[in-house]
Amino acid sequence: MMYFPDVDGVVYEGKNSNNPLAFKEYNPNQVILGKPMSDHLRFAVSYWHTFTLTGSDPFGLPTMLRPWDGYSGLDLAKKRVEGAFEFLTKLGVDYFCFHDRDIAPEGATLRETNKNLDVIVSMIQDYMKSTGKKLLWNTQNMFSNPRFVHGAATSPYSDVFAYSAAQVKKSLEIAKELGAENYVFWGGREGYETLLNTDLKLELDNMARLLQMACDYADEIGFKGQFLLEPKPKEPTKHQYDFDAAAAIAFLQNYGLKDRFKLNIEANHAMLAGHTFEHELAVSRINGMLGSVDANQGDSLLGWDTDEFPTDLYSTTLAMVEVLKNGGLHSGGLNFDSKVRRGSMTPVDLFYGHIVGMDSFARGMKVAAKLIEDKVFDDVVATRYASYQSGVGKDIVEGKATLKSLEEYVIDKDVKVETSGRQELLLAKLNQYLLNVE
Ligand code: XUL
Ligand code: CO
Repeated sequence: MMYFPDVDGVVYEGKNSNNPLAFKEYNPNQVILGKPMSDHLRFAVSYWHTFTLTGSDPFGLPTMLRPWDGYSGLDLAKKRVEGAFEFLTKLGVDYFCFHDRDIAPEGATLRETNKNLDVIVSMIQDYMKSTGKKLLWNTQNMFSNPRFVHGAATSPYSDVFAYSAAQVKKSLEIAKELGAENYVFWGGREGYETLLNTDLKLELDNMARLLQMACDYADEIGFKGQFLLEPKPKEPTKHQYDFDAAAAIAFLQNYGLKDRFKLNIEANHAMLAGHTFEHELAVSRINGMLGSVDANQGDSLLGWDTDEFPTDLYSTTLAMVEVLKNGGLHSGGLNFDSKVRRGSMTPVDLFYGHIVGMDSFARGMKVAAKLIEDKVFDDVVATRYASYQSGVGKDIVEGKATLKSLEEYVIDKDVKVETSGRQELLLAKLNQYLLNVE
């Protein structure tokens, strides 16, 4: 069966192409800063948004028209696998990501659920072998089933903790079997609605306990992928524990887990935390914690996670500046945690969404590479902080200064700053590069 008969294969046709099913910016083989674009960007398709999503929302029923409509249970899961690999092949994306519950239906018990997973995982493994597609990361869904209503590892009920642990165990075995390059923990319902009924300390301790168990089990079975924690400040709970990059890093450090984890930074989550995407990437990078990216964008007019395909070139450019400064994403990648709008229900819209997302990041990457090569902002920053290279500034950064020595230094000095930060000029430069870089 052919699932996407309207699409042959998406290829690069360049900026003057009028073909909606061609890349205008993303040229996988074009070498930038010594590496082909495809190696820099390492795009991934997320299974849940692209193959599992139905388009239902709190106000309405499913809208999506999919080639696997009409099937159910394991048959539906199998059709989705076939469609997924056809989609990845036609789009020319090498990686995909999934939650355990995206790929196979739940049974009456965990034993039955795991059996369903085994059937689908072995099918996915065969398709991975025949197509060369790879698993960027997998994760566990510990938020949809009603048992997780009060959390998973942070549930007040120890049976739910136990169930969560068992779910993580199975997902790690799948990660090992499929050669996942990373393994993600997004908080799901790990957070709280009101402190009036919450043991904050026990919940945080338990969250760390589950992560530690995951590290131990990965060692036991020889899973070598990079663990990633994905911050998000709110939704589904009012307060999510992994609020933002800074909070997630502090949490990992407090519990002795910092060396085992990096962060998976999502653009829309940054916005919900009141940060820019590039802020979250920069905080992760300077702490040696930037592992991977969930590529999408939010809407500043809406207070929730809209997971739109990324189209904002400012954002993709400034994000790629951070990624390049990080020396790339290493085992990570750019996973489209993005979904077509509910009104974009036809299968070809899935291609349009990914194409604009890939082109937006490709454009961002080209502009970012040139901004870095020409040291457009780096020179400004270096000059701005030059006073720390000598004299009193050097003493401060080398730890030689004290409150006393600094008082002595300024006590009779006229200290004032009349040097411009040149923000408007820098934004003009950014525009110039965005518009002109070839
Ligand atoms: C939820 C979210 C998740 C994670 C994986 O907002 O981003 O889909 O990426 O669990
Ligand atoms: Co995400």
